Amino acid sequence: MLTRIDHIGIACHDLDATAAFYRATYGFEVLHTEVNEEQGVREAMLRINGTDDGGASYIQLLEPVSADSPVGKWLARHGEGVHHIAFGTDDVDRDAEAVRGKGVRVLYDEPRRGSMGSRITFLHPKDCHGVLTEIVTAAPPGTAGEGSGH
Ligand code: CMX
Ligand code: CO
Repeated sequence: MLTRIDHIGIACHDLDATAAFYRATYGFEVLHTEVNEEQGVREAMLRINGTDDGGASYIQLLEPVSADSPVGKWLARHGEGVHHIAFGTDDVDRDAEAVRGKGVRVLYDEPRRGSMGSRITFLHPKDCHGVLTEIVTAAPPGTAGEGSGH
């Protein structure tokens, strides 16, 4: 079951400058940064609040590592802004299959590695009324997940 907003993904040209804006304007701090080559991004997670299922909600800032990555292509066409939304669940495999069974294209056969050791998949925006939608299961507490890396 999808139980929370895990994060909002925001495409930006300059990760450090955008993170500085969020810090100066709202007081949100960067909890974690990493490069995810497979996803073609350098990213920063800004924790907004914890939730009662043990997960949390974040702003995910995304700077493309190449022009032909999903975020690079998006930036070239649309400029900076909201790129995707991500719903949190305790079982991404189960929920992705359930959505697939309803005729929505799930982009990956198996969930892949996301931020902070999470497991993620995406739903095609053309099947979701124009919204690129991610489903994510956070890494279990105490694993090489939340708060680690940089
Ligand atoms: N939101 C809404 N629509 C989008 C979109 C987005 N983020 N990205 C692309 N589209 C739309 C385009 O506007 C375009 O629509 P039109 O044909 O009407 O113009 C259509 O999808 C095809 O766009 P494209 O630029 O040709 O892009 P591709 O088909 O090559 O790829 C997609 C689209 C969704 C398959 C690709 O972006 C993808 O695989 N995304 C998932 C991975 C990802 O986004 N990773 C980065 C984030 C990592 C993370 O969150 O951790
Ligand atoms: Co994301």
